Amino acid sequence: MSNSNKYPQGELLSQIDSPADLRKLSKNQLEQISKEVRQYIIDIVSEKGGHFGASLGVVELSVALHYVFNTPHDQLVWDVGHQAYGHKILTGRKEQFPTNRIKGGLSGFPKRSESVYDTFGVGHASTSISAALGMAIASKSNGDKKKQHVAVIGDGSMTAGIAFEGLNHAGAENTNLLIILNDNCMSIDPAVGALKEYLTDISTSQTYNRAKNKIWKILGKISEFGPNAQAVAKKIDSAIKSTILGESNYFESLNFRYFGPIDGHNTKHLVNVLKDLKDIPGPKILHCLTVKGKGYVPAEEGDTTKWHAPGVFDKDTGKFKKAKIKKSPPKYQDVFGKTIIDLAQKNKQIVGVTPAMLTGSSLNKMMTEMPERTYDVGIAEQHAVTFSAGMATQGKIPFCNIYSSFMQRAYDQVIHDVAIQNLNVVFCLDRGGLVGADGATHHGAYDIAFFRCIPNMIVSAPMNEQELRNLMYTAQLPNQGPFSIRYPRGNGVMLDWETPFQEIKIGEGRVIKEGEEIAILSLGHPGNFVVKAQEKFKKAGLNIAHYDLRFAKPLDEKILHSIFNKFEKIITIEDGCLQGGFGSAILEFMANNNYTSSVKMLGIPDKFIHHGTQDELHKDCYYDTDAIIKSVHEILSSNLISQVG
Ligand SMILES: Cc1ncc(C[n+]2csc(CCOP(=O)(O)OP(=O)(O)O)c2C)c(N)n1
Repeated sequence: MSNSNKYPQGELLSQIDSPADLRKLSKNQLEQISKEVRQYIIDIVSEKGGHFGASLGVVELSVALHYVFNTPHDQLVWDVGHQAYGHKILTGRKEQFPTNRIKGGLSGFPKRSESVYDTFGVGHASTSISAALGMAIASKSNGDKKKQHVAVIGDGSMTAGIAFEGLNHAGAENTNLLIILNDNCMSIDPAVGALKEYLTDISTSQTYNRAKNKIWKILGKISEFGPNAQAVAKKIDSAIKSTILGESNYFESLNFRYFGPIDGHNTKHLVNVLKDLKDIPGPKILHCLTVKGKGYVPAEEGDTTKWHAPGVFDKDTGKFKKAKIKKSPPKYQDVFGKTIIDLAQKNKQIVGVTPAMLTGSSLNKMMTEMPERTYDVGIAEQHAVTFSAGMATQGKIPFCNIYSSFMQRAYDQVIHDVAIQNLNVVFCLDRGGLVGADGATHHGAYDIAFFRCIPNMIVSAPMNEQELRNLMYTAQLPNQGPFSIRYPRGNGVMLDWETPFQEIKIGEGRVIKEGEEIAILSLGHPGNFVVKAQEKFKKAGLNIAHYDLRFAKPLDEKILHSIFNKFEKIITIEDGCLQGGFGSAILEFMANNNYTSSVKMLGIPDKFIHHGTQDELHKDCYYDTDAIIKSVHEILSSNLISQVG
């Protein structure tokens, strides 16, 4: 029995195993199939969790695109990919859809290894234009003039530098590239910036829209008479747009044919427009207006941000089903969100910066309390870093909060704009380590390694909430230079965590437990896995030492000399890649100081880790509590063997 048999598929959906089946339907049936796809998403995501509002918002678009274009020959690229559930369901994966984001099941994002319909692997925003343009230029150079290339990008994702870079290049290339701008006025939080205002202006100018509809009709009629007629229509169209909008159309000025805005939920109209656009050569942009959460009333009318990825919910009432836990430790992100306010109340130079993760980072609390000191700069990690650097030159102390994996985007900015100038920017890297269901694109695996090699950079990771607060306090003291604090997705370990601030000496580690046989050196939250393992060691009569180093850079050389002088067997543990990470730093220290202890390193191995729960992945990567216990026993037994031998 297939996984999804529990979930009804609707009369039409049950007949669709691929877009070829979809194309057998009449245009009149497309509304019905859209309803069935939507219901299937609601039924499954309400029970299994995952992204929600974005996929509901593009159901009609997904249907229309696969109906009109000859996928998989024509290339359809989804930006971010969190909205591609309808696409997955229509492209042969409806039976597996209940396994979405579960270990061994479908990925929550398009993935080339999963399906030929997933033309480009995604997860991070704003890559679709560049990728689709690359495909379009390759097709052209292969002599295929008919192949179509479509990028579907949201208004939020359109704010990133790379999207503008792609537009700039595409406008100068005469390729079959169609960009669908899926405009729902939302990123995860409300969209921000001047582009948003511009798009709203176009969408709400009634005079423009009336004139545009007329032009569209003329264009539709005359396009069959060949390119000259189209050229005439193009001129009239842009002239009217320019006159009515009182300015040139932004996309047209980059050499794109701009069409729209049109209703992204009217399947028939979408199909007609897409068919027409297929015949118009060159770069084109179709501006579609959609509603995030469309077709599910609680999501359409409720808090759109919450419905971005709501977790499991009761689909009949729209109520979120939160696990009832008595009193649990807070999420690290909330400790950050509360602590930055506490610090900013005392230190007027502190500002908060986020690239479009206001709620995800919990900086939304500061935005409410101190809007004039909190900046959501859009999906623009590079800009967020350099903007913070600029602020720091003027004496501000920016706390620039970026998810570890998204920080990969802004590496040069960290080096060139912050570190070389030794500016006081505090990087709070949320989601450091394995994040769980979002998978390979989102794991924060590399930041310890890629920050550790940057001169001037302080690289720290708190083991618990109190440590996070104290590191944040320390980072805003005068003249600290670039300071990174990384913490994981999820909850800490302390119930009473709002402790008074204490300065932590830069590079100073701490002893969690003295011991004899083996020393375990941890960085950050995995120190708590060691604490748990200690319960077992105690029962087994083992006396294992544990040190929380706190800093991967600078290292606490004093404590390390004492450790290497005492212990021959050492284990390091970190929630980051083994290559170049914290364990590597310890090995460098050992080699530089001619110690000869043996070191076992636990952390993320040299391969991409896919999705699963955090616990499953920690286990797979062999750095959970069990792995620590096993490692200790292995080391001790090999010790015995070598003694016997
Ligand atoms: C580089 C990067 N930064 C941040 C994110 C987190 N993120 C995922 S979806 C999203 C909002 C995207 O907004 P939009 O493109 O308008 O799509 P919508 O969700 O509104 O359909 C953000 C910020 C990301 N995936 N990649």
